[in-house]
Amino acid sequence: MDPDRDLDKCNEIVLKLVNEVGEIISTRSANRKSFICKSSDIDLVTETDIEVENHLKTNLLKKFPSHKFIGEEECSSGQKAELTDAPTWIIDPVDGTMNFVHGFPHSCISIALVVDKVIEIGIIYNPMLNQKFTARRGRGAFLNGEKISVSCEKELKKALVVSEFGTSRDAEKIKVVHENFQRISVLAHGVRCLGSAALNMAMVALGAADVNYEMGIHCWDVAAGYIIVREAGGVVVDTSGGDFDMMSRRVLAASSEELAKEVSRNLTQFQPLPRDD
Ligand code: LIP
Repeated sequence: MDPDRDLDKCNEIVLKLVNEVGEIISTRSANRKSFICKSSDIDLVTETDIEVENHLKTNLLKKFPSHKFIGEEECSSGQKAELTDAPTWIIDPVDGTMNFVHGFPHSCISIALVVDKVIEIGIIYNPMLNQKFTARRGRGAFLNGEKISVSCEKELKKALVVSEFGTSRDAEKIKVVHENFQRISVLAHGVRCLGSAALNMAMVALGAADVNYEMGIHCWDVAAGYIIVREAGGVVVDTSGGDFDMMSRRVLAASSEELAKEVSRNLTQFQPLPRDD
């Protein structure tokens, strides 16, 4: 077997590295002054984001020289997110950077391994609250080693919904975001915003939330969440109800097909551009 395709080895190495970068994140104090704005004044990057992404990439390449990378901060600096059949790590080094800057303890490392365009490994780790969500394709989903599963809730009126305002100041997008919050909030049991797409999906996998939707995310926000929700028994589709497309910048993760359909029926659609690929 090609050692670069030994998934057990990949899983062992990435778990060790996620613990190392978790240490980096959890020992950094919140600092509202040390960040740079990217696509808008609310789309932030810190030195910690860059340090974590570099640490993961450098050390994974040492072990797996043929592996490819799609990292949030490299892509934000202009690198194209090109997904081939090669083993590819998709990384959001600090998902919920705004939270991190404010010391609001809902930020995480989100990392997934995709081989032949199939998501095989997903890890979402919030070191501030010691929440490590893991999944491997066909082997279940776990929180700190304990098996987890979705709530199986089928009705929106009984569902807790998680979504986000996002990091765009685009007037058309903001209008659709508010329209959807207004409509969904009167139909659902409750609506919450954690400030991290990956942790929102992890809450669905845990059964703590019943459905998450968002338009404007990126592949690095959702790649790990996809496999963790699916392995917890949930569904992940496009916000329109169609097939999930990791590069489309849209996601709807739900505890059941029925709930996914009811939510997608009640959403005004928005297509963020450009796509990730
Ligand atoms: C964030 C996502 C969040 C989304 C923001 C941003 P970041 O990721 O987790 O759900 O609404 O637009 O993309 O930028 O903190 O890594």
